[in-house]
Amino acid sequence: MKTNLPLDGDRLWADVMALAEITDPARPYTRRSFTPLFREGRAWLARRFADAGLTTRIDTAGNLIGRLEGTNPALGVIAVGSHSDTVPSGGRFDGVAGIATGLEIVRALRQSGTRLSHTLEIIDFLAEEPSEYGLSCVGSRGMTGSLDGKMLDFTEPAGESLRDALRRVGGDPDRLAEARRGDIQAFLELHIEQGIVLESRSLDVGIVTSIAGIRRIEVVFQGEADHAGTTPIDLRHDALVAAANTVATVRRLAEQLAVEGADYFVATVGILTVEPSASNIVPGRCRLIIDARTTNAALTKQFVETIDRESAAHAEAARVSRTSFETLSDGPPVACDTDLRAALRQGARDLGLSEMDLPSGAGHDAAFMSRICRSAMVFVPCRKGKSHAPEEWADREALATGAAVIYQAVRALDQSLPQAAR
Ligand code: HGY
Ligand code: MN
Ligand code: MN
Repeated sequence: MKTNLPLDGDRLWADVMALAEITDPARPYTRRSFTPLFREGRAWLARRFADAGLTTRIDTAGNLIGRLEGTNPALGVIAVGSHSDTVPSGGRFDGVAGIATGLEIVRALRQSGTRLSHTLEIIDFLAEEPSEYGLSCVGSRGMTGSLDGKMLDFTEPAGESLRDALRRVGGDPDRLAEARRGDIQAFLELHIEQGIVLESRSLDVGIVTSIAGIRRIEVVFQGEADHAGTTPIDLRHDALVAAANTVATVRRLAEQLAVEGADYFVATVGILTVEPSASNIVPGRCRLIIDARTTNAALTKQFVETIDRESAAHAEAARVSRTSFETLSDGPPVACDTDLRAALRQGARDLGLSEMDLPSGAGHDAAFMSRICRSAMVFVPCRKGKSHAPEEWADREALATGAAVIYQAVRALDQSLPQAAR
């Protein structure tokens, strides 16, 4: 048990557990972005921010921001944060742990009477998880000038645009430019590893080296719905045959690329809709989303070109048309800032914690924040590496030690940050 940490792990834990209570009771733990539950969680967080002495606001990109003025505002901002939205039937720690960390750091600073020279901001980024509108990291894209009109026109299944949804949660798509920041000197994010490396090696924390690039592609096949009993096989235009062969190609190609190169490569089809979706109707239309991730952008290019070619061939073979092969989002791989990584590593060592460098296969807001400032992450172990599932679990002590590393780094960076703006 790590003792004499500079912050209160029980308070941090209580925040994580309290936010977990705000979930769809039928699908713990679900607090999807833009939903009433999400807004209830936001309101709860805003109250906690205010209780901790932060001035709070929602920026025009829909991010909840708590601010603690520094003694020398001219030095700019050190930001700590993550996201409070979840995947469907997700966990209690993905995202929330990073916000609770920031909140506890503020309380620990104030309790100890410590005033930072830099202003400190705690940020809950809007919609980090892939939203119903087909886009992830909506708030951090908005803060970094990476949220464009085409994305704002994306719609969810019932037809609402992301533009209108952004207004509903307090953002303003017509004034997005106001969300862009040039005053943030450093961004730090604590996150559960969502992998098994730290736990399997019994290490306290991971200092993230790079964050995988994520390409998401929509593929739609249009065939003809027909009677499943009376339509001969050779006269069918079965959209699901083309889709299923494409899914198999995605898996085969990912296995091949993961083995070939020294780089990290994974690809997944996590969404596949079949219409009209009845046991006695030949599928007329299929839509699938491919999520491809790598630390080497050249592998993405090779993957996309091959899938483009082979999915078109699957369509032709199934006598259907491929009506969409569209990149929905394309975030490149990101290297975390070396100065911030050094401060995090030193913080861990000063606390007597064990640490290692490791890449992130998961996407994070920190990747977008690297476009406007120095950005880095700390991982803490999670049980069996499980995440994006209700079994997701991180020990109270693990969260407290990870948060203490961020705290130590914030204090050190407050003194050492090179003042040269990026
Ligand atoms: O999908 C991801 O990598 C992250 O958990 N949003
Ligand atoms: Mn996630
Ligand atoms: Mn996350």
